[in-house]
Amino acid sequence: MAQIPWQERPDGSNGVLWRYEKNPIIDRNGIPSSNSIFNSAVVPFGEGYAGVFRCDNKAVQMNIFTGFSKDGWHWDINHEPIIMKAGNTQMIESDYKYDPRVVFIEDRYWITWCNGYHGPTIGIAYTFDFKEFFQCENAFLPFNRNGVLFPLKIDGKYAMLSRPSDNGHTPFGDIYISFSPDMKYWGEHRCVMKVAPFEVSAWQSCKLGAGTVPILTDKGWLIFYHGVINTCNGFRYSIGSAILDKNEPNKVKWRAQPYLLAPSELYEQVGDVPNVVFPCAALHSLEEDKIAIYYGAADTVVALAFGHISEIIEFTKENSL
Ligand code: BMA
Repeated sequence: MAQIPWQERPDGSNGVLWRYEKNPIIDRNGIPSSNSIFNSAVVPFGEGYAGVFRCDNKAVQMNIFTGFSKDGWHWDINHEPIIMKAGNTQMIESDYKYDPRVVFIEDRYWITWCNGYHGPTIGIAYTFDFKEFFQCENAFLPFNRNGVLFPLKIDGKYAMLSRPSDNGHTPFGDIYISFSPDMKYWGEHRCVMKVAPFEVSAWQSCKLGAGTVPILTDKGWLIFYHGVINTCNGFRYSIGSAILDKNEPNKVKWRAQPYLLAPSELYEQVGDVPNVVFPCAALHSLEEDKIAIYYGAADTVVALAFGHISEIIEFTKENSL
């Protein structure tokens, strides 16, 4: 695997996470058709990296596109969206696709995304090579968003975090976990995390959604999620962290009360949807104690933030709700 993107913490920064100084790494005009490229997912692939990118076109149709990179910084995104073939079922409708996540499990890469099927729900597909993609059954009934698979089976079953929602801009939302023996039938739904009381942690008091693929550490599953506050000027999306029990991941061991990253740079505060940082992927190295988080900024561009995994775990424990 190539070195993950990395930049040392800048002098004077006391944040648990810090931003790449030349953010954003992917501009809104990354491919000829795009209005915006954001909320996208990357994964180690071959000698480098592959990704599934959310590119909204100039009609503002939402679709997902593959991309490849040697180093994780510079991305070559296909100009045509992913065409799905039938996977474990006949082809199902997909009015739109957005907010992809990607994870390698056992022998293939799995993609989850928000799939338009009479409203938003969780679409699932797999690929071996990022050329051919096979679309499977939707995981859930509408309405649902932010489906994120665990990289390992738990008790012999696939596990997925998700966030039941409504058909619109959902003014509520907690994170649940569901299990499947075969990536087709999902059940054993359990609540994982609810919004925080306003007076305790207002940045995550309106709704939550799982973000990056959970990372197994010696303290449990480290997750990064988005938390939302409803303000007089609309929603504001920030990034938080939590650690879930290794064997019973519906149990939260620690969850940071302060956010780790909130919109404060111009490219996070100004764009098609202001005040959004939205994590969908991370590259990490436990040996090197490094993580690089890919997040959508202001629903317009893709940006990178860095951190030391041990410090994030410590921060999450020390500042737990
Ligand atoms: C959510 C999703 C995300 C988006 C966010 C902020 O409901 O639509 O794709 O980034 O709103 O607009």
